[in-house]
Amino acid sequence: MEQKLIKNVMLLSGDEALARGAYEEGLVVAASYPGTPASEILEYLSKFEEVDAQWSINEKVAFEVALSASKHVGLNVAMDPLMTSAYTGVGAGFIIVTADDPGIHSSQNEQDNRLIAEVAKIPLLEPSSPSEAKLFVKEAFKISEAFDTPVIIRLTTRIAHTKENVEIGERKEVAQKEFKVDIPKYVMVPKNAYKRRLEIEKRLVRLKEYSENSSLNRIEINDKKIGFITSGVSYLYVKEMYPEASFLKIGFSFPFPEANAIEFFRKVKKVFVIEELEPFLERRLKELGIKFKAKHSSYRIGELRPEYIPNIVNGGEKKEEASITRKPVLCPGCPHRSVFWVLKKIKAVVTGDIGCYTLGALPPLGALHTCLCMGAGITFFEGMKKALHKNVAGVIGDSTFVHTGIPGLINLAYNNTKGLIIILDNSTTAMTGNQPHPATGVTIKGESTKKLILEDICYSCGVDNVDVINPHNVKELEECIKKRINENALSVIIARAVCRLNEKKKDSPPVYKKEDCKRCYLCLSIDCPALTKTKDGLININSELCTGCNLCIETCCFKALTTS
Ligand SMILES: Cc1ncc(C[n+]2csc(CCOP(=O)(O)OP(=O)(O)O)c2C)c(N)n1
Repeated sequence: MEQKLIKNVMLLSGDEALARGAYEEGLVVAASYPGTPASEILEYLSKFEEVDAQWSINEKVAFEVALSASKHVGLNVAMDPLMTSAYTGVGAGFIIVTADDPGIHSSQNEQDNRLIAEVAKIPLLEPSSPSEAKLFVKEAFKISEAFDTPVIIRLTTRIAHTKENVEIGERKEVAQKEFKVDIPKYVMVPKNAYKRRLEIEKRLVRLKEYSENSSLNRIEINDKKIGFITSGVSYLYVKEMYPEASFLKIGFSFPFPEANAIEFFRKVKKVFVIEELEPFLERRLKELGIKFKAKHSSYRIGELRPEYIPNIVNGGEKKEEASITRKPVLCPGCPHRSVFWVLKKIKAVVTGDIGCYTLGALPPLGALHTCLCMGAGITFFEGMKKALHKNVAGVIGDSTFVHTGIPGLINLAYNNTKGLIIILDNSTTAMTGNQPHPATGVTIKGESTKKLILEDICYSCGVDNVDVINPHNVKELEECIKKRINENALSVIIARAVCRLNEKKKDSPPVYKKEDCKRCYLCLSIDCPALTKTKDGLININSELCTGCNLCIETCCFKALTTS
């Protein structure tokens, strides 16, 4: 018995012990990128036949590959340079603008990027209106140059999209600066970084003093019985509902202006803190040991609205209301639709990504099965393929492919993964408003530029087959998907057809022969807004909406929908 125990004992490091535990728990796919002090975890795991272990090309890719095999904008993708930019400081004024999306109107998550400012130790300004946004950006440049730091300005959707008259001024002529070689400041090796780290803390002390004297933080004394500490758009909402109250309007919120808060508490009897999303200001006040009233935690989720404020003041909880919104749907004639129709037909598991094509997840299509973050359509494919082995396809838009898809594709090839990725190439960034990207060969100014050739990049990444197909040719598309999906090769289909919003041409609608219609409604399964069921159970084609893409014809086995 004693012998057995000794036999089952292994001398393991923490890394190895952790890896061993994971192995014993049945781990199947492990992905990582070398980095002290964790590299040995994967090295240890790679020795087990049962574990599909891989060095991925970076930590982000590794995370997604591993996560997808097991089963959520912008600023966070830039966290790596962001964190260290606080250390290097800036050569000239440098502003980071982040627009948060409370209520998740158009994002994959709801994040309060004010927290990032604190983590990165970068000063944060919160304007409440478009005019303030203009004023604050000027102040931000001043702060950035005076304190040698990036400055974050945080907007939210309502401030970003609201319009108001804003005073316009003259452009200042600024002398160009030389780059001053300063290796201890700009080369962040540990020894230099450590010294800069000390600088950051001293800078924060000076910034706090500046914040406390800044006109961006304003005390408005009216009724001294009730007061609000608030920032951003919330200031306007509270002001609308409680115009007679006193206010500490915070515009420079990190480092927090403690002295102003203490002064406000001395002058006002009952103080409420109202802010959108996370309790960012609240926490600073708690640290001061000051007694105040805050919103119920249920109000941390979603947008604030003026009408919520009295309920918050009365200590009420948020009641989630059923929102009446238009069902999102792919446009009539959208080239993405046929790809999803085919994938659904062959019952493929589809790892998806972020773009118009994410709408392929909604019923009745229901043909996109994952969407995490940009680039994950490909990396999730890898993990999923390694877990399921067949009938898996990854889809990604052309813009997203360029954003963060390419590293994942290289990772597939490097790690010898076989299967099918479909690039939904509508030659634009449709979802966010039709912006160009490198593969369109056009700049933001509408000038032509070097065009990224998607086919070439795929081959360069190590893809075996690249097929370029017009997805409106449904038969060809279907054949190609069926051929490639389970082949012992890494394939990319570039499904290329211009976004409907950029296509002026319109073909004639199909002809509907009601006498041949068997009322199976398969044509409605493509979720085209141009097709609806009439009161008497027939099909109506809205010729205003129909673009003549003819996908519905493909769905009709009874030839009730034809070209002539
Ligand atoms: C990290 C991150 N950056 C930006 C966005 C905003 N965004 C959503 S989808 C998308 C790209 C969509 O373009 P594409 O991939 O070409 O697909 P399409 O909408 O044209 O079908 C962008 C920029 C986001 N959601 N996440």
